[in-house]
Amino acid sequence: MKNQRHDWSLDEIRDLYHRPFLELVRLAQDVHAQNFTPGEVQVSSLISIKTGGCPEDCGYCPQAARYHTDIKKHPLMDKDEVLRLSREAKAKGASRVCLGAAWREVRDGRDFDAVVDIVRAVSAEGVQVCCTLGMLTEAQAARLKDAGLSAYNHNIDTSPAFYNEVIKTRTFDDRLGTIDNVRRAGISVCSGGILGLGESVDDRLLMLQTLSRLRPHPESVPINTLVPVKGTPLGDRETVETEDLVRAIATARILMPKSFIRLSAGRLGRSLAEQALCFLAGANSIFSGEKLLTTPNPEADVDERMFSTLGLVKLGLPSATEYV
Ligand code: SAM
Ligand code: DTB
Ligand code: SF4
Repeated sequence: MKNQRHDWSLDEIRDLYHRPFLELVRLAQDVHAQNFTPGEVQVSSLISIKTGGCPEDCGYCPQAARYHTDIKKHPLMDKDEVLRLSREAKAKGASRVCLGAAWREVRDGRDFDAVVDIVRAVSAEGVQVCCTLGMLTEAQAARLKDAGLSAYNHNIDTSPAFYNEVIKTRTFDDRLGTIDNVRRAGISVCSGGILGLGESVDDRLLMLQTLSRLRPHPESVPINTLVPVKGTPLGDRETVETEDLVRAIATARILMPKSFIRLSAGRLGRSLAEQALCFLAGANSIFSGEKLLTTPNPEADVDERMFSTLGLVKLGLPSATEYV
């Protein structure tokens, strides 16, 4: 896509990231205003359609079967229940629902057939549907596209070098392969990562560099900060400082000017003023709803107050499909 750069060098990215804080925020704001209407925020709502029991070993994840965490597991949810939750999310202002399943990969068969059916039904409700179901083949992606899927979330999570410190059951290249399959099927790519896994600042910048090398840039880039969950290997990590989160968001905004930068997991516990800084730095999307997949997120009325205090406006259904 025009006006996208895919050749940011690490030195250039470091130079941006380490600018004086307010200068970096101002640079990001300028880029944001050139590409979006400031104050417009896209809202997605997560629905965990299959929770827990995942065979992977992602060190941050409460849904990995091998860690002993206090989550409520359940098999694939009924279509009617997903429809009910989707309607509720839409009524509260979400333009997209993101359906998450604790799978390593999509397997052809009854469950996948049911997911395709769910995607078809939810998208017929006039809400965008995103899925995050683990690894996916091109043929499976094509079936989801045919059912009306708008986007697929598959995070690269961290830098290529640090990845193996956190996840050993699949490789960084596996992730890139799935992203490629999604794109080939004509589905928008949602891909980002997590801050606070024990990685260095350079790892964060290399993660952003990897995302900026995707052609085109991902349509949306979730920036999560680790929600430490007891029982996972990373359960006792410190939460990421807001200054570091804002620097990462601003850098992502400058590197990927036309992408939705989503302030994702880790909002709970950040004040309205801290989140305002994230929006000033170019974040223009959030997950709403009192639960992410298994962990809490701000209450609906708290988010409503934030929108009205900050003068933020919820974005309607985007018509652009140029990010496939
Ligand atoms: N199983 C699928 C997969 O891994 O692609 C989909 C669901 S998975 C939970 C989606 C993403 O949630 C992960 O890639 C990770 O970035 C994020 N995530 C999981 N646990 C998290 C945590 N404790 N804190 C922040 N982000 C987390
Ligand atoms: C993303 O980047 N963050 C969301 C969504 N994509 C699927 C998930 C966050 C999960 C946080 C931990 C939990 O609630 O289980
Ligand atoms: Fe499984 Fe996804 Fe959690 Fe990894 S992040 S353990 S693949 S649910």
